[in-house]
Amino acid sequence: MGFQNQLFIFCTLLLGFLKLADGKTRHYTFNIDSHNMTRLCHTRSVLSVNKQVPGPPLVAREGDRVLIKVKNHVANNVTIHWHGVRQLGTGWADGPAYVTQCPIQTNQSFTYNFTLTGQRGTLLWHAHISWLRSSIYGPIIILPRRNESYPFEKPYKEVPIMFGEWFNADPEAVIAEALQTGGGPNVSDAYTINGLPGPLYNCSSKDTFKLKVKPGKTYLLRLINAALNDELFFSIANHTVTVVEADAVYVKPFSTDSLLITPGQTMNVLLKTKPDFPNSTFLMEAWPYFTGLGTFDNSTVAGILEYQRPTSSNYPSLKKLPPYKPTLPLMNSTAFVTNFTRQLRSLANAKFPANVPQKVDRKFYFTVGLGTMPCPKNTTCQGPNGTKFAASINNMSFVLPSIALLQAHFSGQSNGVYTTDFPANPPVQFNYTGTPPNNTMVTNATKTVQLAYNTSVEVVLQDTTILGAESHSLHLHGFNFFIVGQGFGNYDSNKDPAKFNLVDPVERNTFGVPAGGWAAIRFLADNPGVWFMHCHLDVHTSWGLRMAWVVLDGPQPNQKLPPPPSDLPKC
Ligand SMILES: *[C@@H]1O[C@H](CO)[C@@H](O)[C@H](O)[C@H]1NC(C)=O
Ligand SMILES: *[C@@H]1O[C@H](CO)[C@@H](O)[C@H](O)[C@H]1NC(C)=O
Ligand SMILES: *[C@@H]1O[C@H](CO)[C@@H](O)[C@H](O)[C@H]1NC(C)=O
Ligand SMILES: *[C@@H]1O[C@H](CO)[C@@H](O)[C@H](O)[C@H]1NC(C)=O
Ligand SMILES: *[C@@H]1O[C@H](CO)[C@@H](O)[C@H](O)[C@H]1NC(C)=O
Ligand SMILES: *[C@@H]1O[C@H](CO)[C@@H](O)[C@H](O)[C@H]1NC(C)=O
Ligand SMILES: *[C@@H]1O[C@H](CO)[C@@H](O)[C@H](O)[C@H]1NC(C)=O
Ligand SMILES: *[C@@H]1O[C@H](CO)[C@@H](O)[C@H](O)[C@H]1NC(C)=O
Ligand SMILES: *[C@@H]1O[C@H](CO)[C@@H](O)[C@H](O)[C@H]1NC(C)=O
Ligand SMILES: *[C@@H]1O[C@H](CO)[C@@H](O)[C@H](O)[C@H]1NC(C)=O
Ligand SMILES: *[C@@H]1O[C@H](CO)[C@@H](O)[C@H](O)[C@H]1NC(C)=O
Ligand SMILES: *[C@@H]1O[C@H](CO)[C@@H](O)[C@H](O)[C@H]1NC(C)=O
Ligand SMILES: [Cu+2]
Repeated sequence: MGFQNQLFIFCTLLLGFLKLADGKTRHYTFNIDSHNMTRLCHTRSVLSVNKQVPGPPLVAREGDRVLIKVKNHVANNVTIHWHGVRQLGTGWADGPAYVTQCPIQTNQSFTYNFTLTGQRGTLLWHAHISWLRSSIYGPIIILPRRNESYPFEKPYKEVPIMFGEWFNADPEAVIAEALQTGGGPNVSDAYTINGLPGPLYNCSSKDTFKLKVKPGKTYLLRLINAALNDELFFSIANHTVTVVEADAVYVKPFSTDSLLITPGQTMNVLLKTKPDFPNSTFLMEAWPYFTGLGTFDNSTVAGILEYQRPTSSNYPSLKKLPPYKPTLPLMNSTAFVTNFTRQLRSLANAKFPANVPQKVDRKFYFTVGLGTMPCPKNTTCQGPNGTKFAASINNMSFVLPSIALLQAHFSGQSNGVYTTDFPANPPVQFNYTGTPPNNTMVTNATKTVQLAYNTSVEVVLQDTTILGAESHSLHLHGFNFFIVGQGFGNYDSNKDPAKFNLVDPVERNTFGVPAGGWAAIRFLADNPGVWFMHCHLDVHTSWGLRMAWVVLDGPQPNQKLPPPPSDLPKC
């Protein structure tokens, strides 16, 4: 293997900012620009923040205020979402286009203003309009307060590892064409680690992420899945990692050879390096977990873990030795996924309690999955049986309005923008994981659920097999939720609640609903605003697998949504 000579040495973020002071306001400027980027010998213009893909990391301590001035210099409309940030009292800063704000148009700017309250760990930021997040994304790193330490071994170094997807074609053209024809979009051409596809693709060896380590040290890898449409397995040859945090919440540590990370999820893992210099390098690889029908990008991204050897020594040259390769779970291994996700548990101790809602005020049963839409007259569509692909929750395929839901809500002018009659249960009952109903057509609507302040909510998310069983990476804005139960087949409201874990379930903002199964989540609606919930596989979001919760103000002054910032973009 000759590629090691030409490796692109990625400047790992040497996290010198560990010395950051507390309680500060941190200022960032995000310039939305385009620049030419070459991967796999294809050059195209990409949209980016500060001409970087991934974009700059947001680094702060718990309790800090963050101000990000976003300036749009491109022809596209843009918004940025701070994925997983609770946005307590700052619903205007959440970012999904036409949900909390109108887009930032060409030559406009908007300053996102929020604090990082009660969270520490890794999250991500990304564009939240159309498919722009394919290249507009970056890490959010929330360090504990200065006088606090991690509830695990202090790492020697911290390294963000962001997974992404590279398309040789313009992703905006890919999704526009799919929505036009009704067929599935073309899949990506490569996965990337920190923007680099690695040596297993043609014309790509020079674009390889390389992590140089010292022996006998502990590294904290901040894993982020920013891929558009793919859940990913990840593994490092000859090394196990210890999972310590998921979605900026500490978990009970457990070690594993491989892991699953779905789009929108983040995970901190500890990597202990070997005590002496191994005479080889090691590949770290990711490939997809895929359960649906149809085609997907089944390629493999690889990076290199290399032990930095003393310069003047008689160690054999690493160049002559092939790297070890990891063994990833099979791309269809639902068994691995089930086993892995069951090991994720909240730390649930006195310092980091799991505040699982024990009583429930309102229960919802939501089917999630694919369906169809009629083909316009006199055109041919490429979806199932000549229809167009659609996706829905309780058969409602959510239509984005032309002004932001939050503005309509705040100004009391929701008439003609949205209704509050989103169904709490599937409109038609059938065997959701059995034979599909005769009519697979979805209903297009802009419906929401309205919740009183501090409502304790339980949602059972039920996958449908209408167009094949498929795992959906469901993301809720504005809240973390606890995954109190999951299983396969149809949820049984008589038997399944008895098996719920109300003690130490994992607390996250994004969770893969099992393929052909269900997951029960609980959250407390203690944050007034309008909060989007959607599949984080962007193709499913584009097809309508999305809805919104309208959380009303509480009685106290600090339980009310403040007025919008003066620079909030207009439609
Ligand atoms: C990108 O490449 C195209 C075609 O090679 C060229 O016309 C354009 O000027 C380049 N843009 C930038 C920003 O370099
Ligand atoms: C950010 O929000 C805080 C709290 O509402 C406010 O005091 C401050 O003036 C805002 N900063 C900017 C630059 O808008
Ligand atoms: C790496 O693992 C392979 C088998 O998977 C084993 O043969 C080899 O000895 C290991 N090498 C090191 C340096 O751990
Ligand atoms: C690597 O090779 C050197 C020289 O042959 C040897 O001294 C050393 O023990 C080897 N290291 C390991 C971990 O096997
Ligand atoms: C990936 O999919 C293509 C097209 O379906 C197939 O030809 C190829 O064998 C697959 N590769 C792997 C590694 O599964
Ligand atoms: C998963 O894929 C493997 C190899 O491609 C195949 O042999 C196996 O039957 C598949 N398993 C399931 C559950 O589909
Ligand atoms: C589940 O994971 C544990 C811990 O990694 C492992 O020991 C066990 O063999 C796994 N079981 C299955 C069925 O994969
Ligand atoms: C569809 O085609 C028919 C026959 O060619 C034509 O009469 C009709 O006007 C067309 N309808 C539309 C909406 O284009
Ligand atoms: C497509 O048509 C076939 C044959 O009529 C039928 O079996 C199948 O269920 C249809 N699929 C969908 C998604 O409507
Ligand atoms: C639903 O269909 C599946 C697959 O045919 C079957 O195994 C299951 O028993 C059915 N469930 C119910 C509740 O009818
Ligand atoms: C679906 O259509 C078939 C054939 O027309 C019919 O026998 C069956 O009763 C229908 N099923 C439902 C649930 O409507
Ligand atoms: C940008 O957003 C505005 C406001 O919603 C809309 O009127 C306009 O058509 C959008 N422009 C583009 C290029 O999408
Ligand atoms: Cu989905």
